[in-house]
Amino acid sequence: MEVSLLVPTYNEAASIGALATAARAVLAGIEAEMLVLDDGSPDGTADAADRAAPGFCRAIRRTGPRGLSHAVIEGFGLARGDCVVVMDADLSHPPELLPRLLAPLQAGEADLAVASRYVPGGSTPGWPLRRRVTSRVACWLARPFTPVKDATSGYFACRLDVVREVDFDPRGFKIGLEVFVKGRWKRVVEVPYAFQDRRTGESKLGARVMFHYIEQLAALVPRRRTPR
Ligand SMILES: Nc1nc2c(ncn2[C@@H]2O[C@H](COP(=O)(O)OP(=O)(O)OP(=O)(O)O)[C@@H](O)[C@H]2O)c(=O)[nH]1
Ligand SMILES: [Mg+2]
Repeated sequence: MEVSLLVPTYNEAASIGALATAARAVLAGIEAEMLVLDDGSPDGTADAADRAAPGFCRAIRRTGPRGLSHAVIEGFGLARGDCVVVMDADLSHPPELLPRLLAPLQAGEADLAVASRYVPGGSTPGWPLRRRVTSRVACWLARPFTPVKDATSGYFACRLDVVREVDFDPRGFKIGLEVFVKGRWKRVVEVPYAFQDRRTGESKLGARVMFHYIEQLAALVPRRRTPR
Protein backbone atom coordinates (compact mmCIF):
# COMPACT_ATOMS: atom_id res chain seq x y z
CA MET A 1 0.00 0.00 0.00
CA GLU A 2 1.20 3.49 -0.85
CA VAL A 3 -0.45 6.48 0.82
CA SER A 4 -0.87 10.09 -0.33
CA LEU A 5 -1.87 12.58 2.36
CA LEU A 6 -3.81 15.48 0.85
CA VAL A 7 -3.83 18.63 2.96
CA PRO A 8 -5.67 21.73 1.68
CA THR A 9 -4.24 24.93 3.12
CA TYR A 10 -4.84 28.61 3.36
CA ASN A 11 -2.60 30.49 5.81
CA GLU A 12 -1.48 27.53 7.89
CA ALA A 13 2.25 28.32 8.11
CA ALA A 14 2.05 28.07 11.91
CA SER A 15 1.02 24.41 11.92
CA ILE A 16 2.02 22.82 8.61
CA GLY A 17 5.58 22.02 9.73
CA ALA A 18 4.42 20.27 12.90
CA LEU A 19 1.84 18.29 10.93
CA ALA A 20 4.37 17.18 8.31
CA THR A 21 6.89 16.07 10.92
CA ALA A 22 4.30 14.22 12.99
CA ALA A 23 2.73 12.53 9.95
CA ARG A 24 6.10 11.38 8.64
CA ALA A 25 6.97 9.88 12.03
CA VAL A 26 3.61 8.13 12.38
CA LEU A 27 3.81 6.70 8.85
CA ALA A 28 7.39 5.47 9.12
CA GLY A 29 7.47 2.06 7.46
CA ILE A 30 4.68 2.87 5.02
CA GLU A 31 5.38 4.23 1.54
CA ALA A 32 3.88 7.72 1.82
CA GLU A 33 3.87 11.29 0.49
CA MET A 34 2.16 14.45 1.71
CA LEU A 35 0.81 16.99 -0.76
CA VAL A 36 0.00 20.44 0.61
CA LEU A 37 -2.59 21.94 -1.72
CA ASP A 38 -2.12 25.65 -1.16
CA ASP A 39 -4.09 28.54 -2.58
CA GLY A 40 -1.39 31.20 -2.58
CA SER A 41 -1.35 31.70 1.19
CA PRO A 42 0.29 35.08 1.87
CA ASP A 43 1.76 33.77 5.15
CA GLY A 44 4.22 31.48 3.28
CA THR A 45 2.50 28.14 3.97
CA ALA A 46 3.85 26.63 0.73
CA ASP A 47 7.48 27.46 1.54
CA ALA A 48 7.04 26.21 5.10
CA ALA A 49 5.62 22.93 3.73
CA ASP A 50 8.57 22.46 1.36
CA ARG A 51 11.04 23.05 4.20
CA ALA A 52 9.31 20.89 6.80
CA ALA A 53 9.97 17.31 5.70
CA PRO A 54 11.87 17.15 2.39
CA GLY A 55 11.30 13.98 0.42
CA PHE A 56 7.99 13.42 2.20
CA CYS A 57 6.05 16.68 2.07
CA ARG A 58 5.76 19.08 -0.84
CA ALA A 59 3.60 22.06 -1.67
CA ILE A 60 1.39 22.25 -4.72
CA ARG A 61 1.09 25.95 -5.55
CA ARG A 62 -2.40 25.93 -6.98
CA THR A 63 -3.41 28.14 -9.86
CA GLY A 64 -6.83 26.70 -10.64
CA PRO A 65 -10.08 27.78 -8.99
CA ARG A 66 -9.54 28.45 -5.30
CA GLY A 67 -11.26 26.72 -2.45
CA LEU A 68 -10.93 23.75 -0.13
CA SER A 69 -12.93 21.29 -2.24
CA HIS A 70 -11.26 22.33 -5.50
CA ALA A 71 -7.89 21.78 -3.83
CA VAL A 72 -8.76 18.29 -2.57
CA ILE A 73 -10.20 17.23 -5.94
CA GLU A 74 -6.98 18.38 -7.62
CA GLY A 75 -5.13 16.29 -5.05
CA PHE A 76 -7.10 13.19 -6.08
CA GLY A 77 -5.66 13.67 -9.57
CA LEU A 78 -2.08 14.21 -8.37
CA ALA A 79 -1.86 11.46 -5.75
CA ARG A 80 0.64 8.77 -6.55
CA GLY A 81 -0.52 6.39 -3.79
CA ASP A 82 -3.24 3.78 -4.19
CA CYS A 83 -4.77 5.18 -0.99
CA VAL A 84 -5.46 8.83 -0.14
CA VAL A 85 -6.06 10.54 3.18
CA VAL A 86 -7.69 13.97 3.38
CA MET A 87 -7.00 16.02 6.51
CA ASP A 88 -6.90 19.61 7.73
CA ALA A 89 -3.61 21.40 8.34
CA ASP A 90 -4.52 22.96 11.67
CA LEU A 91 -3.88 19.80 13.78
CA SER A 92 -7.61 19.42 14.49
CA HIS A 93 -7.23 16.02 12.86
CA PRO A 94 -4.66 14.12 14.95
CA PRO A 95 -1.98 12.46 12.80
CA GLU A 96 -1.67 9.76 15.51
CA LEU A 97 -4.97 8.37 14.17
CA LEU A 98 -3.50 7.65 10.72
CA PRO A 99 -2.53 4.01 11.38
CA ARG A 100 -6.03 3.22 12.68
CA LEU A 101 -7.61 4.90 9.62
CA LEU A 102 -5.38 3.03 7.21
CA ALA A 103 -5.52 -0.40 8.86
CA PRO A 104 -9.01 -1.36 7.54
CA LEU A 105 -7.95 -0.35 4.00
CA GLN A 106 -4.75 -2.32 4.24
CA ALA A 107 -6.58 -5.37 5.60
CA GLY A 108 -9.14 -5.15 2.78
CA GLU A 109 -11.95 -4.76 5.35
CA ALA A 110 -13.11 -1.42 3.96
CA ASP A 111 -12.43 0.88 1.03
CA LEU A 112 -13.44 4.04 2.94
CA ALA A 113 -12.48 4.89 6.53
CA VAL A 114 -13.94 8.02 8.10
CA ALA A 115 -12.46 9.62 11.22
CA SER A 116 -15.58 10.17 13.29
CA ARG A 117 -16.61 12.35 16.20
CA TYR A 118 -19.99 10.66 16.30
CA VAL A 119 -19.42 6.97 16.90
CA PRO A 120 -18.75 5.55 20.40
CA GLY A 121 -15.34 6.80 21.53
CA GLY A 122 -15.47 9.94 19.37
CA SER A 123 -15.79 13.43 20.88
CA THR A 124 -15.52 17.19 20.47
CA PRO A 125 -13.93 18.30 23.74
CA GLY A 126 -14.42 21.92 24.69
CA TRP A 127 -17.10 22.77 22.14
CA PRO A 128 -19.78 25.19 23.28
CA LEU A 129 -23.39 23.99 23.10
CA ARG A 130 -24.16 26.07 20.03
CA ARG A 131 -21.37 24.52 18.00
CA ARG A 132 -22.27 21.02 19.17
CA VAL A 133 -25.88 21.49 18.11
CA THR A 134 -24.99 23.01 14.71
CA SER A 135 -22.63 20.16 13.90
CA ARG A 136 -25.14 17.48 14.97
CA VAL A 137 -27.89 19.10 12.90
CA ALA A 138 -25.57 19.26 9.88
CA CYS A 139 -24.86 15.53 10.19
CA TRP A 140 -28.53 14.73 10.74
CA LEU A 141 -29.44 16.61 7.54
CA ALA A 142 -27.10 14.32 5.60
CA ARG A 143 -28.77 11.13 6.81
CA PRO A 144 -30.95 10.65 3.72
CA PHE A 145 -27.79 10.57 1.62
CA THR A 146 -25.20 8.52 3.47
CA PRO A 147 -24.92 5.99 6.30
CA VAL A 148 -21.82 7.80 7.59
CA LYS A 149 -22.63 9.23 11.05
CA ASP A 150 -20.03 12.00 10.93
CA ALA A 151 -21.10 13.11 7.46
CA THR A 152 -19.34 16.48 7.76
CA SER A 153 -15.98 14.92 8.63
CA GLY A 154 -13.04 16.38 6.74
CA TYR A 155 -10.71 13.58 7.86
CA PHE A 156 -10.99 10.33 5.91
CA ALA A 157 -9.00 7.72 4.01
CA CYS A 158 -10.02 5.75 0.96
CA ARG A 159 -8.69 3.74 -1.90
CA LEU A 160 -7.89 6.02 -4.82
CA ASP A 161 -10.32 4.23 -7.14
CA VAL A 162 -13.16 5.31 -4.81
CA VAL A 163 -12.65 8.93 -5.90
CA ARG A 164 -10.97 8.78 -9.31
CA GLU A 165 -13.14 10.07 -12.17
CA VAL A 166 -16.13 10.78 -9.94
CA ASP A 167 -18.07 13.93 -10.74
CA PHE A 168 -17.73 15.82 -7.42
CA ASP A 169 -19.37 19.16 -6.78
CA PRO A 170 -16.54 21.47 -5.69
CA ARG A 171 -18.77 24.33 -4.55
CA GLY A 172 -19.33 23.42 -0.91
CA PHE A 173 -16.81 23.21 1.93
CA LYS A 174 -17.61 19.55 2.61
CA ILE A 175 -15.73 17.42 0.13
CA GLY A 176 -16.06 14.53 2.59
CA LEU A 177 -19.82 14.49 2.16
CA GLU A 178 -19.39 14.35 -1.62
CA VAL A 179 -17.12 11.32 -1.24
CA PHE A 180 -19.40 9.60 1.28
CA VAL A 181 -22.37 10.03 -1.12
CA LYS A 182 -20.85 9.74 -4.60
CA GLY A 183 -17.62 7.82 -4.01
CA ARG A 184 -17.41 4.28 -5.36
CA TRP A 185 -16.96 2.60 -1.97
CA LYS A 186 -18.59 -0.64 -0.97
CA ARG A 187 -17.61 -0.93 2.70
CA VAL A 188 -17.14 1.97 5.08
CA VAL A 189 -15.90 2.07 8.67
CA GLU A 190 -15.94 4.99 11.09
CA VAL A 191 -12.94 5.29 13.37
CA PRO A 192 -13.57 7.33 16.56
CA TYR A 193 -11.34 10.26 17.52
CA ALA A 194 -11.36 13.39 19.65
CA PHE A 195 -11.48 16.53 17.49
CA GLN A 196 -8.82 19.04 18.57
CA ASP A 197 -9.73 22.70 18.31
CA ARG A 198 -7.24 24.74 16.28
CA ARG A 199 -4.73 26.52 18.49
CA THR A 200 -3.16 28.79 15.88
CA GLY A 201 -4.18 30.48 12.66
CA GLU A 202 -7.66 31.56 11.72
CA SER A 203 -10.84 29.74 10.86
CA LYS A 204 -12.07 30.20 7.31
CA LEU A 205 -15.58 29.19 8.25
CA GLY A 206 -18.39 31.66 8.59
CA ALA A 207 -22.16 31.88 8.12
CA ARG A 208 -21.54 31.54 4.38
CA VAL A 209 -20.43 27.96 4.95
CA MET A 210 -23.79 26.93 6.43
CA PHE A 211 -25.52 28.39 3.39
CA HIS A 212 -23.24 26.53 0.98
CA TYR A 213 -23.84 23.33 2.96
CA ILE A 214 -27.59 23.58 2.40
CA GLU A 215 -26.94 24.20 -1.31
CA GLN A 216 -24.68 21.17 -1.44
CA LEU A 217 -27.35 19.00 0.22
CA ALA A 218 -30.00 20.29 -2.19
CA ALA A 219 -27.83 19.26 -5.15
CA LEU A 220 -27.56 15.76 -3.64
CA VAL A 221 -31.33 15.23 -3.41
CA PRO A 222 -31.46 13.03 -6.55
CA ARG A 223 -28.94 10.77 -4.79
CA ARG A 224 -31.15 9.99 -1.80
CA ARG A 225 -30.62 6.51 -0.46
CA THR A 226 -33.44 4.03 -0.87
CA PRO A 227 -35.24 3.89 2.46
CA ARG A 228 -34.77 0.69 4.44
N1 LIG B 1 -6.55 25.22 -0.52
C1 LIG B 1 -7.45 25.77 0.32
N2 LIG B 1 -7.55 25.33 1.60
C2 LIG B 1 -8.45 25.91 2.42
C3 LIG B 1 -9.30 26.97 1.99
N3 LIG B 1 -10.09 27.33 3.04
C4 LIG B 1 -9.72 26.54 4.07
N4 LIG B 1 -8.74 25.69 3.70
C5 LIG B 1 -8.08 24.66 4.53
O1 LIG B 1 -9.03 23.66 4.81
C6 LIG B 1 -8.83 23.16 6.14
C7 LIG B 1 -10.11 23.38 6.95
O2 LIG B 1 -10.33 24.78 7.14
P1 LIG B 1 -10.60 25.38 8.60
O3 LIG B 1 -10.55 26.86 8.54
O4 LIG B 1 -9.69 24.73 9.59
O5 LIG B 1 -12.10 24.93 8.83
P2 LIG B 1 -12.70 24.22 10.13
O6 LIG B 1 -11.76 23.18 10.62
O7 LIG B 1 -14.06 23.76 9.80
O8 LIG B 1 -12.78 25.45 11.16
P3 LIG B 1 -11.93 25.67 12.52
O9 LIG B 1 -12.66 24.93 13.60
O10 LIG B 1 -11.91 27.12 12.75
O11 LIG B 1 -10.56 25.12 12.33
C8 LIG B 1 -7.61 23.88 6.70
O12 LIG B 1 -6.46 23.10 6.48
C9 LIG B 1 -7.59 25.16 5.87
O13 LIG B 1 -6.30 25.74 5.77
C10 LIG B 1 -9.17 27.41 0.62
O14 LIG B 1 -9.87 28.32 0.15
N5 LIG B 1 -8.24 26.79 -0.17
MG1 LIG C 1 -9.99 23.49 11.23
